[in-house]
Amino acid sequence: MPSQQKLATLNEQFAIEGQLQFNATDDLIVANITNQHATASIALQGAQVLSWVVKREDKRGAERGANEQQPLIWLSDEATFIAGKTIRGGIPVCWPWFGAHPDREDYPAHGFVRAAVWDVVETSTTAAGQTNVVFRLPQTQVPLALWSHNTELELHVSVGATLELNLITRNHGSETVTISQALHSYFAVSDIKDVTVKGLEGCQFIDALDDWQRKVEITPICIDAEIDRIYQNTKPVCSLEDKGWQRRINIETNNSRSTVVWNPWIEKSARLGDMGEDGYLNMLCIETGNIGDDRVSIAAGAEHCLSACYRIVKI
Ligand code: TA6
Repeated sequence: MPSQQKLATLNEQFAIEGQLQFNATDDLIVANITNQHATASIALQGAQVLSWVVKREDKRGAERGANEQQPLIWLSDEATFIAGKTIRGGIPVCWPWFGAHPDREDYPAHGFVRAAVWDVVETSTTAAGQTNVVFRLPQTQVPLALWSHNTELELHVSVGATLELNLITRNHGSETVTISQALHSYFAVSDIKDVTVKGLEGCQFIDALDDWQRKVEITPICIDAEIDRIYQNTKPVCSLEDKGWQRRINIETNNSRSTVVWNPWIEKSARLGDMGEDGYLNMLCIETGNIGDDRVSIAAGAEHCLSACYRIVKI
């Protein structure tokens, strides 16, 4: 259970009346947001977005009393909120390496920042009614044995009718630093068999399920089995079309050249153990990043900003 003192200090410094409040969820502190556009929740552990739900603007929906649209972000029914344990679902931040560490298999998958507790450094409201939160990874949460570079990491989250994330890496050291990274977003879907991913056609991908072979995507992607692919040199925009919920999620990115598409399906879900009963049927990860050939080198004194903006369009 987080200390009441820490919660009180956070709410004193950063709460926004009627819009943003910090609460405890089991071991973790979560920022709970509600504004004219949407509701959202973000755990300080990993600066991990856990939910984002846009409020309905269409009269018909409101008349039916459905003030909120279907969730955009998927969180496992069996997600745990235990200090230092990764949370299944939401938007984990993978940094400063994606997947297994290139040399050390004993290092944590997807880096160390998703299990670290980030600081809140700023909260604000925009004139358009969005809620902004800035998180920074404290140096005390950087295991120097795993990462000795003098870098600074921030995540800027903007919650409104769109959800915007900016992951900023600053290199305060005297040498170039190379990272791989991803915003490992779990999107909620009506039924995995009813969705199509568009915008990756023509891109080369690494198939993690077929001996990491390189292949080329020919068509929009439909999913009817386990999928784990790292698309390289991808375009700034792709989309997730969901016939069941009659919506398209536009994924607009900046400074991202890789896109990962992942669904564990049945067997891998069972091995993971925290996907929940048939959870794989209602989620699809489309991850915005820079991985493998697309990893990023940041010169001394320079910074890099990986951006993703999610927008819902009715279809
Ligand atoms: O992004 C896809 C992936 O790298 C898969 O290979 C799968 O392992 C997934 O991430 C989840 O990783 P996690 O460490 O959260 O279980």
